[in-house]
Amino acid sequence: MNTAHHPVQLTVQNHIAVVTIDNPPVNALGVAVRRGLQQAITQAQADAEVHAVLIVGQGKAFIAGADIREFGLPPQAPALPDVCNAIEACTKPVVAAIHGPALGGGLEVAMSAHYRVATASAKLGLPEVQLGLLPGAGGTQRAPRLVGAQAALDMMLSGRHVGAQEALRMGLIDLVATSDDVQAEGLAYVRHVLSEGGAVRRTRDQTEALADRVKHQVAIDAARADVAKKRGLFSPARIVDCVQAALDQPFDEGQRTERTLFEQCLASPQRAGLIHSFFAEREVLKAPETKAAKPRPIKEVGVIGGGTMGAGITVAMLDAGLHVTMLERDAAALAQGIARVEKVYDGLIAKQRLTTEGKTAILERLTGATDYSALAQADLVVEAVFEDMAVKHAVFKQLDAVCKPGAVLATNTSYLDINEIANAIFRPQDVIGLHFFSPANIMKLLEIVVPARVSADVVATGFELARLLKKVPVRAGVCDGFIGNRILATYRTAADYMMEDGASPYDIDQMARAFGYPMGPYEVSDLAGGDIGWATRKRRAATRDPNAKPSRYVHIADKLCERGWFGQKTGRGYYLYPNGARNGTPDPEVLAIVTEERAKAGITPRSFTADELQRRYLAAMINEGAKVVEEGIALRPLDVDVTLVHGYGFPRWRGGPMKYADMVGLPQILADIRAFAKEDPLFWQPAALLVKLVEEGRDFESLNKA
Ligand code: 3H9
Repeated sequence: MNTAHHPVQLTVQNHIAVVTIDNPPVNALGVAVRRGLQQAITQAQADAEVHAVLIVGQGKAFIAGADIREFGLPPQAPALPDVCNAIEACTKPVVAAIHGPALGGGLEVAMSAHYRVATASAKLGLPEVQLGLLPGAGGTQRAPRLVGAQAALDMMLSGRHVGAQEALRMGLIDLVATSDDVQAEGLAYVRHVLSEGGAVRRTRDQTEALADRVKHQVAIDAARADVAKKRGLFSPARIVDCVQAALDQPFDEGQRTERTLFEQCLASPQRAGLIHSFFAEREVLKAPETKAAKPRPIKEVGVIGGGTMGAGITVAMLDAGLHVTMLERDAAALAQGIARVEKVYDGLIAKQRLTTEGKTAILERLTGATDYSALAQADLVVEAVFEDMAVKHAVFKQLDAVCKPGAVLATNTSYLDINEIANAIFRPQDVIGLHFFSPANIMKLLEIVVPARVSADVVATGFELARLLKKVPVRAGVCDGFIGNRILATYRTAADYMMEDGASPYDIDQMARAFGYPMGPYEVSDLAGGDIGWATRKRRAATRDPNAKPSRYVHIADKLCERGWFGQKTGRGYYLYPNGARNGTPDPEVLAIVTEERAKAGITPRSFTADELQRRYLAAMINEGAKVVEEGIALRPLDVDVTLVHGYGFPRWRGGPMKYADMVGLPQILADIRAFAKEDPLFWQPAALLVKLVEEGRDFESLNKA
């Protein structure tokens, strides 16, 4: 077992068996590790020279959990619950010494040990819920026995990471080590345990933390009520059931309950969707330019424009610890921009999430300016000015004149041709699109839009900025709307067509919510303000190619805007918001406008079932997603998935539209599109890529792997 490449190594030091898990990058519990752990425990148990066992992780983690890549594949023995039970059954004291992540199955291994010591870097958690699962190796039974029902439920339902000090207070660990040398600290603790008599203290036999049954039942009932309110996810209610079993059932029976419920979670499509999301969120970071080039340093940044976007971007930059210069055209506009930034922090102070001193300290890194020369030292500048090509040209011309060589010049445009912006200045290699989503300090998505002439290190800098800002970056090519807004435009059009053809906006919103969206498209429009889209439509109307596809134009949104019904901020939009209400109520006058517009367009209304609405909405999204991949605007289908999940509210547990399409089956999606095309062949043109994949019997996932 001592060979260098074995993922579990056993050495005996002064009668202590040191079991080291060495499975980079994060010591996931793949089959070889499970086998190795089981053998090591057997060996330590059998060796009369061994008085105690220490389990430690090599590298940056204790153990990050089960190997997520194995889920969905045929199971291989030994199963993790059996390994954990073997560790706990050892008749010699077993100590887990934890540094870095001890998550999911990793924490379950630690809880099966008889004692736990952790360094300050430890992050303990049961994040299975984020993968559509529950702790399935005894964790739902052992955690309540260590920390009580409430704390166990909190960990398992939130999936959050707990630091060493908190873990100590909870009773999850026995000691916080004074140094970072996890092995030395672990050995010292084993010696301490032995000096105290070396009792074997099995978590399964602990009764104290669950002694007050009434209190724990209250916690379980509260958690169950809370989970019932949050519709959608499958595993949380199962987690609550498991904790109930921990309270009611003997350990072995509780573990059987856990197993049954774990297998239900494993079989659920949500597990497949969430695990797809987990890997997709990591794959998007690996754009070719991030491998080919090193990012340029970013410390000082400039933001041009103090409007909603500019202020949001400024806050995002400040929150990342950067120094920001906000540029506006005059003192009055600048004051408004700075006020928008301050408003965000004042909101945090009101919620007691920030102190006044904290705000002052943050704002010390913000400088206001009205002269471009203030941007001379900026490493990166993002412009968030009016969406007009002439205005953008003027801004970039100024930047070209004042910025230092090597400064990254970014535009936050949501649809303008960034190649045209870049080509008009002397340093097109430095120009990139950084498309933030509103509110920019909150929304996770950052589209990194890559024009033709940009250099690789500028693209890498975009990804580095996303890392600093804790955003989810997706590489996108230049086209009208890039990945997200282009796909949005298509499925919004599909929704508008359904509305004009006979559905009410309320039915469409209801369908989207039932699918898992937090809001439907018309609720989103009311929240964002209908005037923004209206202004864009008017601006584009002048240049709209009358022969452009799709040629059908639904006027309903414009009719609402003409009446000044922009949504929540004006008290009405698609919905009524009496007295500043946040949740709207349906508006008969809107329905009357819809009816009128239908009549004008000569449409005899038809009825749609919820299923029909959903199929059209999703098919439009998937078909445009396929076109975006086919044209290379998105690198892979998974980039579309991450974009729609993190920028457009697509339910993460469904994995994204392309993953959803794979789960439905591409032949079904294509058949739907062809059926819809019989009525409207112009709008419903199947993507060539979709047709090809169906012909070849492949799915989108096959392109993610390529
Ligand atoms: C579980 O345990 C179920 C049990 O209860 C029951 C079983 C019966 N497996 O995130 P990073 C990869 S469910 C496989 O970039 P960081 C990751 O894909 C599990 N691979 O690093 C990436 O690969 P690549 C419960 C994994 O430092 C590389 O490691 N556990 C796993 O930012 C580096 O990851 C979790 O849910 C895994 N478990 O963050 C923890 N974990 O380089 C999930 C990571 O090829 N993991 N990889 O792209 C995490 O939260 C973070 O990865 C962690 C490190 C905090 C550990």
